[in-house]
Amino acid sequence: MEESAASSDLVRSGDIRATARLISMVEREDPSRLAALKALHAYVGNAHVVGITGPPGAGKSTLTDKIVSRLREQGRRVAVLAVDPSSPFTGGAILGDRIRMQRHATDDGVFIRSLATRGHLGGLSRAVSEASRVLDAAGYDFVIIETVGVGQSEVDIVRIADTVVLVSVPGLGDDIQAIKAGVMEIGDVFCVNKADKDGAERVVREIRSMLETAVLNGATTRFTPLYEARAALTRLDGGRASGGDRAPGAPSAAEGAAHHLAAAVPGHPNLEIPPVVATVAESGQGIHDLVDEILSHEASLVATGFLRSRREENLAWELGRGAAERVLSALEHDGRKESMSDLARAVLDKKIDYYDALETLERALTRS
Ligand SMILES: Nc1nc2c(ncn2[C@@H]2O[C@H](COP(=O)(O)OP(=O)(O)OP(=O)(O)O)[C@@H](O)[C@H]2O)c(=O)[nH]1
Ligand SMILES: [Mg+2]
Repeated sequence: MEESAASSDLVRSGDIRATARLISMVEREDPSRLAALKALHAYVGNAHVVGITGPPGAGKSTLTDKIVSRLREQGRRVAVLAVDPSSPFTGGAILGDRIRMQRHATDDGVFIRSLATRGHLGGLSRAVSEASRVLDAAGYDFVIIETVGVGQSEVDIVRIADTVVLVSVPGLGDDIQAIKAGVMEIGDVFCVNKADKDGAERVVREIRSMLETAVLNGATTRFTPLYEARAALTRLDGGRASGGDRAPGAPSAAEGAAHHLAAAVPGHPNLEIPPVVATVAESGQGIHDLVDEILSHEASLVATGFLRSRREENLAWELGRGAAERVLSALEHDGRKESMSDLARAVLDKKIDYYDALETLERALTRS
């Protein structure tokens, strides 16, 4: 206990070694990490958590490196978590990340760390949430989480990040379909990287048109409620800001001076889609715009109160997941694994049905 109090004090003071140590405990699922996490709880909630996600090799690490530099120019402290799902596709990627981001190694305003767990399903996702809270309490203004994959990946970045940047690239072929399938629910800011390659303009157009179609069809998107709330705020302060009929997408007083490129749907001045920013991560082209968009999204979340409601939803989801894990582990311990096998046999032998079996388990749980 004493030790965990000391360690959480060190983390709060920004001690890099104590922070790294606690994240290692998180990674190992060391039970003694919990005391330190509890002690840090009161100091969590100030960092803005940004998820950078997209297909393997899209340039996420290169982009992250440039985003870090830009945020450092603005005096912000930045932590990066590069998530390695230990999949065969990303083998060796983390080493590359280290090299790619090495130039920040001597900057004590930057913390870079890769995360991997060899544990059970869901372990990585929990480790990311916990590590992100540690970095938040350690005083970083931004926590950037790089994850591979879109939808169905083990780390559901949408449940963790305040702002999600969805990266795509030209030349993905069929993969663009995967992006299309999940795109509306995932992205707050869209980035088309490798804009130096053929076909980048077309990808930008395709994403814009997908977004426009979704908005015109009234599809449920991640961004529409935020844009509506922001428009309502703009109307409220419209008189002061610019006569009340400012073009959609222009910065409002509510967003501060944040620049943003969110565009109106052609022919529908009241409907907006999120920004789609073309970048060349290698040269840094477009990075200023991308960072401006991230900051603008953050400002909109804060001004509308959506930051709080998004975090509330995410936390409720995380609690549900945590509860499910506890229930499962309660069922698997105390000799109940046996009874699950017994029940499974009984279902296979048609003595009871699946739903009877579930009810038996539920009764067993509520008795304890
Ligand atoms: N032509 C071009 N290449 C780029 C650009 N950005 C990154 N790359 C290259 O693309 C390759 C993959 O870049 P990474 O930053 O490692 O991509 P990643 O998305 O982090 O990859 P994983 O973490 O393995 O999924 C590297 O060789 C980069 O140098 C770009 O804008 N243009
Ligand atoms: Mg990477």
